[in-house]
Amino acid sequence: MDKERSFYERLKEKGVSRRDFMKYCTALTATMGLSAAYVPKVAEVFAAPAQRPPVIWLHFGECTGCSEALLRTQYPYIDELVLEVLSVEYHETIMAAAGHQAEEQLQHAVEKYNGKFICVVEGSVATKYNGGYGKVAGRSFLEIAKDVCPKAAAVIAIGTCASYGGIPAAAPNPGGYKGVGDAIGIKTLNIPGCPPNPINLVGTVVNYLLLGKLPDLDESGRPLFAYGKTIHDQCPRRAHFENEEFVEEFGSEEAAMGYCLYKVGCRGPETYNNCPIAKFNDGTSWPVEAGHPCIGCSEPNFWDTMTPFYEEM
Ligand code: FSX
Ligand code: SF4
Ligand code: F3S
Repeated sequence: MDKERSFYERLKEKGVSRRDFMKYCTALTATMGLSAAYVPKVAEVFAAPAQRPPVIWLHFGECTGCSEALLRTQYPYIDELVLEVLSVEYHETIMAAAGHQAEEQLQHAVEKYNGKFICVVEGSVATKYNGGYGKVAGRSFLEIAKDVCPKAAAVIAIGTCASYGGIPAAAPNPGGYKGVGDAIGIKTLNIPGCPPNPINLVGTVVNYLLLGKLPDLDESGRPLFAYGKTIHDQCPRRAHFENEEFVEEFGSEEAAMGYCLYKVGCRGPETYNNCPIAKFNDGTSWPVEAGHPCIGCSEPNFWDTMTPFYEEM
């Protein structure tokens, strides 16, 4: 109870009311596909976590947009969100340590939590030339992944790069970049998107803490609660698609009227993600709502299969 009280006090100090927090928990519970009866339990996971699983967060070939997306989760604030429910032992972007000290911290965390930590991987792994196309502190991504990932209780690939290769793996892919699972031959839970929606990582972790297991996955390793339906099937412009009301040119009257973006290249019909429901930046908007076609950023090999963008499929 005390733990809980101080959590709400800390939120209040940051200008977040209990009511706002409950609103967030309601949205998160719905995203996870759980009934409203779970909302108080979801709130409890943040307010009074029974356990804080240790997390080792690795960075490989990527733009760090995945971390950026997570760090821009204003609500609940990143420290409340991540540091209250997870014990982040290593994360290059947000840790204070640098250089040799950081390397020591990684080794120390892997040894201390061997078999118990969640490994979150951001970015893809160079596999050609013995992994020579991507290194941290003189060790290749490949070597680090082979060393750290098998010691984890679960490996979560965050972003399309870590899940399937992403932009570093785009043709002609000289470095032989692959998603981390493919690169070292392990199964990963994938949260693709370039960048992914942070709520889907939070939902996965809360699912684990609440129900004691990872969520159900599709055959591409994606949680079904987030990637079970296409963008097209959840799109508010769908009626325009059915009525054959299309935007033919950006900046046109049809664009202003919010017509369907299919003819200017929307890949919503073949992209599985929950962007229309979850939205980004605390539910502010998402690509199609902002007038931009979906480019299929959460699908495997989208840089090769979905391009040229802005042309009808
Ligand atoms: Fe990849 Fe993450 Fe795209 Fe970037 O770091 S999924 S390039 S938005 O962000 O890995
Ligand atoms: Fe489908 Fe895209 Fe049109 Fe929405 S804008 S209805 S996702 S084609
Ligand atoms: Fe990506 Fe399409 Fe959503 S481009 S962010 S999957 S709308």
